[in-house]
Amino acid sequence: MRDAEPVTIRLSEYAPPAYQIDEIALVFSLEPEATLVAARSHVRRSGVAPAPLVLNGERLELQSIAIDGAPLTTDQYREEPGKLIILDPPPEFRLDIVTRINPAGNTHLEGLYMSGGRFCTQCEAEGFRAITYALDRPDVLARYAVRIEANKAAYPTLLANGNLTESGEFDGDRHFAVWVDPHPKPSYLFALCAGKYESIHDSFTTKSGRNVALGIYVDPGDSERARYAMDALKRSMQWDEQVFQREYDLDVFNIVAVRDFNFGAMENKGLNIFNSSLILADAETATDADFEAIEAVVGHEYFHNWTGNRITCRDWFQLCLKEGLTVYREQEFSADQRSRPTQRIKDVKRLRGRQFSEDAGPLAHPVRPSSYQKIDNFYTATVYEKGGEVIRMLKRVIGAEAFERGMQLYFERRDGTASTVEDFVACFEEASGKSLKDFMGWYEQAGTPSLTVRGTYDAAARTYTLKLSQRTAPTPGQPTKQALPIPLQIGFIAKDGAIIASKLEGDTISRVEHKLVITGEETTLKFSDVLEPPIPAVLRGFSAPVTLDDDLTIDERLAQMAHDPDPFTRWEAGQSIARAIMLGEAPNAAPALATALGRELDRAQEDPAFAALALRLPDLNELLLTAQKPDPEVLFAAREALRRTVATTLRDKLTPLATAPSETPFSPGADAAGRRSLKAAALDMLSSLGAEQGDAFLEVFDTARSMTEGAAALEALGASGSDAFDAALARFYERWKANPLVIDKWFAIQASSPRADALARAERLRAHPDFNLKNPNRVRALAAAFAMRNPRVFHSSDGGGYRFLASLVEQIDPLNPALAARLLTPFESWKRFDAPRQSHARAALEQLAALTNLSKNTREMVERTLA
Ligand code: B3K
Ligand code: ZN
Repeated sequence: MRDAEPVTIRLSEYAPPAYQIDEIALVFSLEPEATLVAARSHVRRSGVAPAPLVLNGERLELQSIAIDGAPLTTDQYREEPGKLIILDPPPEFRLDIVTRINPAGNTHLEGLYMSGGRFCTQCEAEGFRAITYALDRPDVLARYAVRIEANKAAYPTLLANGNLTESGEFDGDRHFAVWVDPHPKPSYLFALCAGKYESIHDSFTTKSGRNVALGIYVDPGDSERARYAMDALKRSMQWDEQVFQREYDLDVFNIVAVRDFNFGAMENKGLNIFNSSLILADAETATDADFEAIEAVVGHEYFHNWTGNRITCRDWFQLCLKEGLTVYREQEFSADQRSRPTQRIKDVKRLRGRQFSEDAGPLAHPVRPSSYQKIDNFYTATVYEKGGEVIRMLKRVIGAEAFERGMQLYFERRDGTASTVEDFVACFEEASGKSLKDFMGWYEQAGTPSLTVRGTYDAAARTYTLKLSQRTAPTPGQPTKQALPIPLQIGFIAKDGAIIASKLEGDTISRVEHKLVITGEETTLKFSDVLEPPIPAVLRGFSAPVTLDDDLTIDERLAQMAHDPDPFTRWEAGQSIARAIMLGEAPNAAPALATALGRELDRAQEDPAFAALALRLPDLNELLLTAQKPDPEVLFAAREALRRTVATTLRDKLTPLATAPSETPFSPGADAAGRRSLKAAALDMLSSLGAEQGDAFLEVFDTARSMTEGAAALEALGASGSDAFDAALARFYERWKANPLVIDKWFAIQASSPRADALARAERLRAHPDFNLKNPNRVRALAAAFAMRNPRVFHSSDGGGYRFLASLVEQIDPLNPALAARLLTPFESWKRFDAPRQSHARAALEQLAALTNLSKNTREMVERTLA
């Protein structure tokens, strides 16, 4: 059956479903190339008037269809692209549909497919319709009972959502298992896995005493590397009880790791399915960033059990209702498990790196978009990361206590429903007694507000006046913008670092910090009792996702770096100085910055992770986004020049850090990881000194006892231009060629290395026998690492980088449209560059647009990017 034609779906056109399905019993007879799916649904018309029942279906072969046991005749239903329409059904009935599907031939990795000879599913957002004809929309909640039948030898483990109620053998070599999920859920949370696994097991007792059996299922041979994920799961369960009073609600919680997966993980009820890269880790094969991501994503998917599963979305426009909120919960979890200040800085880096660039280009959209063609294309940094920031701001706007009351009200009131952002916000209005009408603008308006702040000190009157103005540039479809409520956290220090208290107009006492929300386009804040000229920090803790122009001098920023009590402000001050130097706005400040970074190293023992973050200068992507007319070569050179100044000045401090022996035994905890991150940052900084460092890096590479250190040394070899890079890569490959996750790193390190031969290297990697178009991790290790982490080469003036990415997308699109479409994201910045680059980018995109059989996913991305 053909795919349906592209249609634009609009939030304003939402209509409740004409029918509800309360119960679904599914029987799967699993065979790789011909699986039979029998679905028995109890269907009920929601409205009074008779209406056709329109079911979704993609890539299905209909075997039979019957209502209340009577097979339908061909004039009683119609098959259309993407749909099956039952023309005149009774108001309430039993629907039996049998379909046949081909999991082994499913390269889209949506619906039921095979990975490594095992069956697995991915249904969010619209994959269930590739399993059976269904009301595949999140506002239809049904109870599922699933019987899985398969050959016992080939597929010994059979898993689905909920609790196992029955299992047994039949027909000699076959067996079955029945899983019943008592919680009504939308079809996107359905999951099934079957195959040969190795597993680890543990248990968790909830605060009300319920015993939950925990299992993680991985490929045979991998189970030892799932221990950290299990530990993270237990910590997540406990944290959600302590911080949000949320308890788990089934007897089992299973996770299955699969090698071929389109994204990170999926929160299916009671049966999370994970990309194996976010489950498997040990010291030798995973970096600290991998451990951190495993902890965060295991937490994230677990937290979805309440924010997403028990309270789900009414429609896909409400995606941020579950994703933004769950990102916020995940970030809070990570902050509590590790270091809160470091976590905040990392979150900000991620937001700026991914979301600010999205907001600044043709793909900009609100946290709650108002239209889409393929919802897959809206699992974006805006919905996720900015969606998380919106929750964080909400807490600031109404205060922590009202926020907590609002959350509990939301859990109570909306449990078991498919909800909207309005339903969510209403709980906080009620809990706080405040109107959040203006706050809704954060959900509805795209673009990053820029906040301009100018201060004047009146020494005689001891007053300080801050004039603030906010502006948001137009984005596609939103030519005019409104002012948004922006929470600020303001504090002052003096030049010598002394904290300056002050009284904000209307306050009765002096404070060392002011938390407030500004609303209009222009705001004037008057502070009195200001005893010295203050250096203002207005966005402490990065209290809102805005860009800030505060016009501070380099000396004032140096004072902030050294003394501001807020870690985010200290970090940001250093970043701002570095940006100004690299953008040519403060050409003489490099020595002072180097000296200030030296002081960070001197106090690094207190918090090595913070020192490491301070040492990492804003990356090239950030400069490309900030510069008025970005020239990648010029900015790359400016960045390298600054790095060289810093590295030369601090060489004596950096070298011992970079060459410090590996700590043994290895610990994945935040403290040890922080020390390793400083070592990695030192290696990175020293790589700017060039190939002469090669021998030292090679020595670090050869003696490293963890992947973090080994990979950092390899990256430094790459960045330094040393010839030893290839020899080290060859050794790395030989050692790890049997481990796909490590070979992904081997691809990514090369693809992201900003060497002169990077494009030729990327082409060679594409032709490498280990490159595999069907494995999303491998594709991303080449394509995303190249286009996102190697901007100098991706944006090379001859257009070679653009052509490389577009041609990969062309090759992948027929196999896996969702993956192909998302690979196009780096084109979002194309209009910022000079005319020759723009014409190369346009040509590459237009060539894709000209392909007649391009998928809906990729076509939507190409058209939006070109528009
Ligand atoms: N909800 C899934 C993402 C599904 C992506 C579908 N295109 C994982 C997560 O955000 O937790
Ligand atoms: Zn999520």
